Amino acid sequence: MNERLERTAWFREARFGMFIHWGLYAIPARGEWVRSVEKLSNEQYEPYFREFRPDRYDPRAWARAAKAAGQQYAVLTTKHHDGFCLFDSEQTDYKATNTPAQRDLIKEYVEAFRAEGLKVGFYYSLIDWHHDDYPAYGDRIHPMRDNEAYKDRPIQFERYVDYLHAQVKELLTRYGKIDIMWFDFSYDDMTGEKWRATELVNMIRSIQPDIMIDNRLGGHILAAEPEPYAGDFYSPEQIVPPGGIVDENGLPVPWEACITLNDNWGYHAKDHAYKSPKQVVRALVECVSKNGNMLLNVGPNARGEIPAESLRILEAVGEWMRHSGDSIYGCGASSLPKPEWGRYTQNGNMLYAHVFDRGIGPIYFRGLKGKIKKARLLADGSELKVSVPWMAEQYSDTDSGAFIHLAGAELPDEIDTVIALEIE
Ligand code: H79
Repeated sequence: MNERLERTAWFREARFGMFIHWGLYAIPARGEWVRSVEKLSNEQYEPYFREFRPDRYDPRAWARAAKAAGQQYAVLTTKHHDGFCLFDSEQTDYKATNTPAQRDLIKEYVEAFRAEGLKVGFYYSLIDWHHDDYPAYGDRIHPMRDNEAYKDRPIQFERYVDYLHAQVKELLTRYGKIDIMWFDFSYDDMTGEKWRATELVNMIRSIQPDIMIDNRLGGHILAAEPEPYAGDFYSPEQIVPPGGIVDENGLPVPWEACITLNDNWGYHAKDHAYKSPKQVVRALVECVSKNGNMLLNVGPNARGEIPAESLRILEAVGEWMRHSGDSIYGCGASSLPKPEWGRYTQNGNMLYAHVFDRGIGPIYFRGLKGKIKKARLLADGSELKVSVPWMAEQYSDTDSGAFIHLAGAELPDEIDTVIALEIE
């Protein structure tokens, strides 16, 4: 097993995590890109720093919500693109310690999630709209660029890279074992060694040898011989890759789709375009059926609470996970092709049939004739009948398959009914 597979072993079993976007942008409540999208000046963004007072911040409640949803790890924004740090960095004054919050909010997060038995990850933005030595991002605003005072000021980018390295070092030395480092993101020529990525990754691994790093420092994670900084897992954003992810050697690459619950990462007071629990569960199943994970986002509000709408979805997903989580944890793709009525996930000789579209009558399992030792409804463990229906031999393709009856009394779960099949 290569190092990447070793480091990601727990992660590939866990399959489901919580992404948390939280920062000053929760106050304007128009998403985490508000400063750039609305081209807010320093003067316009500054009040949020002086006002940040998350009196309802209770990371134990976040951790309990994650755990009850069936999530096994979390990733929190230690610093997003706006440059504001939730931790007590010695490299800047632009941190939670200097707001009315008056303390290191990352420390409490790490302790709370660890106490619930969840793995802990740090998101860290490579992009920084606050640091004097960070250049503009394409045609996207960098607040410094449009600011008269900074217009002709030469940028010393290496000073920013020193800052980035120093902050990562702080994050990885102060809070004990950290399980994931999630950088965001490289673009154009701002990639790889621009971040002094090899040096950065060497430093990270010298402090946290087992930590997993995402693929956004740049490099080619899918190459036959990836750069040392190319990362341990691929990070599709707002998309489930149709065919899973495979490298140039044809070997599966660990991946994690990060997905929002509504249409924003950071808290947005007017965005009610929430996905349903059914959509969330099915997206998770879709990921696992292709050997991937799902990192599902919440955006706590300015007072530190996960929005009630998000909590309700997490609870419903958790209810499903409690009875059908065996079809997610430790599972991956099946070698069988995708069935017409849903998806397969598999864990050894346990094949999980996710019946998204029940149709009428028995459900057909192509190619499994004589190979099903047991069929159970996963939710309650009840036996399901495997049989060949009357005149089945007259229907095309039925010679190699098996039918399973979902009797009407065994009401299938609307979200996703799972049949657990023990196969030969
Ligand atoms: O942290 C989350 C996003 O803020 C970040 N990555 C995830 C995990 C991200 N940064 N950039 N992008 C994603 C892609 C760029 C999106 C943009 Fe836009 C399109 C920026 C401006 C136009 C969407 C619309 C976001 C802001 C306005």
